[in-house]
Amino acid sequence: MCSICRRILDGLNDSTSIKSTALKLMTKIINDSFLKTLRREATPYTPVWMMRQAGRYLPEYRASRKTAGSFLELCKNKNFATEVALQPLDRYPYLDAAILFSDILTVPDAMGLGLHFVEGEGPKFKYPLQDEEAIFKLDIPDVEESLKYVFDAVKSIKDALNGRVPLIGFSGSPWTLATYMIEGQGGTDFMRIKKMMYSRPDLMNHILKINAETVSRYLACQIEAGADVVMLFDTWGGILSHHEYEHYSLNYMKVIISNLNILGFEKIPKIIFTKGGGQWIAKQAKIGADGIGLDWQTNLNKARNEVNDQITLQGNLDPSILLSEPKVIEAAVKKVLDDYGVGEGHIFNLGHGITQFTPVENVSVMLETIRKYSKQFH
Ligand code: 1CP
Repeated sequence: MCSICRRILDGLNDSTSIKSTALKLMTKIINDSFLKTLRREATPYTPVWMMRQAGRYLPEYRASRKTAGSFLELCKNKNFATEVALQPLDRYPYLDAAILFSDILTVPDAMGLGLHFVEGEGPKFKYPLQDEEAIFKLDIPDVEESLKYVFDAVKSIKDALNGRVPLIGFSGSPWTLATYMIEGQGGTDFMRIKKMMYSRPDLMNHILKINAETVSRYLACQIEAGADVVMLFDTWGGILSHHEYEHYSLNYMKVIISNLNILGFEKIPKIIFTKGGGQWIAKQAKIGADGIGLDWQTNLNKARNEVNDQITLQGNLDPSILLSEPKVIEAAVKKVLDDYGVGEGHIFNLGHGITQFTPVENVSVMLETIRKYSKQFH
């Protein structure tokens, strides 16, 4: 068991030695513009990375996946995970961060739900949580053991980066993980989870508590393995009603941030991203995150005012724009940078993951425009 998980089990009673572990981990990062922006410090240009930057739009990714035999093999073998995590950085010199190559669904898999991928249909679980018995059997897994392959991948990617850019570790939010655990797959209408939330809030909260505790340990171990920043993907927080979002999604993300801070990781920047969550920015700004991700429906300028220039914003180009042509892309990128305006605190990103149909050269157009045009704002 990693020392961090041991501390959590021991009741968080010796945070001093954890702090020293955290300090030991700090290595010199050559391009630290992404980290500086998360600390709201000055940078010469607006840093950028892309959600799903290592993925199917890259021919080299498709080739690696073919060699590996499956997507899960890419995740579980640290050499493949390292190879694909570095592919976008090798192709595009203007990317300012790397992200761990893995998936949010590794966590429910470690809980015994049986993740598998059905060709053309996406991820599915063999044992979804569809009755009370299964829910009461659910437990916090031995994260260090069952997700060791993820921490091995973090270490290996971190070594291969050799300080080139920072490495982002990540997890799904407790709510977003629960949607897959209860629905059993992606692409549903979320009726099962919503029925449970409204009719059996006790069961719903039981699952979310287990998820929050598991994710806290999972991210702590990723930090210990070398992640410089962590991000919570709350892809499905936006399906919640205005009255339920805070209770069922935001508060559980807050628990994770607090746990990481108690463990001595206050200095590790934390980003949250609720897709469809633009109306709740003022609330998101209060849970202790250093960065808030925004989808493309959100008005970046208004969001900046809402966070009072106190929290870094990440986003928010519509990924579909990358399917168009250079002139359109250039204009759209400039609009996003203009929306944020002069000053620090903006990380350029897409409003959601890059689509698999994106022409690789369009990404270069976006990145070159950001690098050139954003200098005037710094
Ligand atoms: O090769 C393939 O066919 C697999 C496609 C793929 C990839 C490249 C999946 C399956 N996951 C990933 C990698 C991945 N997933 C990364 C690391 C790569 C990078 O960013 O460079 C990350 C951060 C994720 C996170 C993830 N997985 C999220 C949250 C972010 C988001 O996009 O909203 C979610 C919801 C998932 C679930 C998932 N995994 C894969 C698919 C197709 C899905 C979506 C399922 C659905 O709801 O329809």
